Amino acid sequence: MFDKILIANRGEIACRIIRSARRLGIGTVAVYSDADANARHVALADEAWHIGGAPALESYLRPERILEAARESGARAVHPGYGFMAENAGFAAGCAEAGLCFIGPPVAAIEAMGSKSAAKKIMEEAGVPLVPGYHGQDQQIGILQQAAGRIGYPLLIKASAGGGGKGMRVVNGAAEFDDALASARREAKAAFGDDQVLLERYLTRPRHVEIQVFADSRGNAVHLFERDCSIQRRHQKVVEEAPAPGMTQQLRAQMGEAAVAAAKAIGYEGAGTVEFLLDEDGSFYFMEMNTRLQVEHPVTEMITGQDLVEWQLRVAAGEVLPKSQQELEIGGHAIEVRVYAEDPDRDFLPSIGTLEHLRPPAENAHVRIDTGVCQGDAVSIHYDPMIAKLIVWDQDRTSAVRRLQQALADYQVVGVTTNLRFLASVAKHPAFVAAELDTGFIERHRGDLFPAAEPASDDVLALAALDVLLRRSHEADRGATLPLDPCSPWLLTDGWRLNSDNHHTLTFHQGETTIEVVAHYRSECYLLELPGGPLQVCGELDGQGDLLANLGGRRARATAVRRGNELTILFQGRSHCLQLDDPYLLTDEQEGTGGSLTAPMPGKVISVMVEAGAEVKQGSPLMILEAMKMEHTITAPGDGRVTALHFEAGALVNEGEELLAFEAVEGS
Ligand code: MV4
Repeated sequence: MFDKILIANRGEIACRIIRSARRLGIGTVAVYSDADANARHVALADEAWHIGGAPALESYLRPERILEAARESGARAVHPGYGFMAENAGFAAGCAEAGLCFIGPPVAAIEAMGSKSAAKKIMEEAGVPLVPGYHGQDQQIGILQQAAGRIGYPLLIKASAGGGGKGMRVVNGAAEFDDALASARREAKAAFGDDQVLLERYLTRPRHVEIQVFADSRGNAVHLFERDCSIQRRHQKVVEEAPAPGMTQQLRAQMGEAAVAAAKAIGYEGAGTVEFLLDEDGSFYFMEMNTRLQVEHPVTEMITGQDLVEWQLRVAAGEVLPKSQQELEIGGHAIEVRVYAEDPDRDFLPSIGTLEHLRPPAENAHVRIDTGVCQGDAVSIHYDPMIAKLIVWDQDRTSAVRRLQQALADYQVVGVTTNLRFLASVAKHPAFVAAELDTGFIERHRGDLFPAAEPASDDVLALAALDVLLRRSHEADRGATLPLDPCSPWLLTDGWRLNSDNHHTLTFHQGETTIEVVAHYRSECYLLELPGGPLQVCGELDGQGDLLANLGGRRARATAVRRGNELTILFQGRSHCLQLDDPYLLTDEQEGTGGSLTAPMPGKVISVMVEAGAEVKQGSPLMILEAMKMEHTITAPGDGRVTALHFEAGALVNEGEELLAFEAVEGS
């Protein structure tokens, strides 16, 4: 076994590989770009080597820099993870030339699976079922027209050099064929530099069912059962699960044997995935073979109890497969979803920003989180905006679906837009619960999967008002301990007014909507005037940012995250972002922070939202301190410029220390 390996990747997969390597007592070397200097995978590794600039092409896609880091660190093997250079035959060969073990399949296997038509030819000879079609080298139009006539319609024209759905074209009748062929060829030439096409009968409602295979260097090969990955969006997997719903033992055995035959046909070693299309009649057809560990491998690990990265390390070190086929069995059901910083309401555009608040559900035997980020990290424009993979397991699918729904409801992210609500809509959808899966799922149920944002309910408004009032009260109590006049009337927060009951009006904005909540102070609670009527509320902050409230006799627990005048209430699995324009609050915030940008109390800088030289508006958040288990936002005292930052995230500061230098602009 290797004494040290280099992980040529980043994010969650790098962290995941490090976790298994560490458990096996193997030293780990991380590589990182400028943008990842403080990334989680760098912190977790034993050593870390800088390999270049933030863009992947200047770092993670630079083989020479990675091989140099391996040589200088003394690593004996390189794990490519997935993506980047995981299926790059040239990189795998470069590792071998450098005397390093590439933890993956042989170069020849990667090359053999690189071309769709070549792969299909190999599979056909190995007896692996293919979709009825034509994938010959003879591309004369007459040959293709004859083939189309044999296949029948609807048929699919696919670019041989394509992949992931690129260069596919459905043809519904003979009259359309010639034009569709010409168009598909032009597109393939433009996209892949190769206009070779193949023809297939078009399956109208297929499922994507893939088989995990593993082979060692001694000629052994097994399958670790199947995963259903039918729920995809633009050929990006959204939900993956194992085992595939509705799979019979016979079909599982047939697909497993076909997948193992495919692996053996190309002299495979290591982890691989054979992807099939499963038709409604139970027929299955080879689609492609991936020569890497897949993103969704954890669902296979959860139902088999195997660590596939450990298998990779052992097999790459020349050991025999850890289990025989007879020793592998399915236990329970697992489902994975990918939590992304992206906006489903804006066509899943990546959402760039800082993970101001990040609280995944608690991990246990039923919930696993594979992540490469921590609270306070920035979501970079340079890489896949994945926050984490959420994997759940239970004894059966119904229970696993319930675990998924709960885990998604508990997943808290503030600072970027995420796809959590979209994933929750999928997990709750009756068709998903009933396991009615096929590759058209998202398009078919689109109307149900993108619910419009809900206006804040009275309960959400009550929780927001309570958070504001309780924090103000805490700040005032704290203020009373400062060396000011403890009896100063300015420290009172009971809303006292001359000739009027004690009350205060809080003004919230949600999008274009403005909502006023009048809070009447009562001895042990507040009486709130809400859009739906009055509600008596009380509660407390638990110091973790959670609000334990009593709303008109109903107990409620919520998380409130404050960023300047933005308040996010996470309640009952939903996230509600409100803006406050309560001048008292802003003043209070500044009072709470000493006004002059000094630390109001000893604490830790947990977030810096600006750079030196930044022009800022009054009240905009500049820095967040964590003290007394609460977050204190340092805001701009006026319009001006931040001229210097004296501390960065993670620094500990003493009370009264100047945190940053600020220059007001004239007239502010
Ligand atoms: C197909 C098909 C229907 N019939 N082939 C999409 C990408 C590539 N992996 C193959 N794909 C498909 N090939 C025939 N003969 C439907 C798809 C397909 C698909 C397959 C798996 C997962 C998601 C998909 C989404 C759209 C289309």
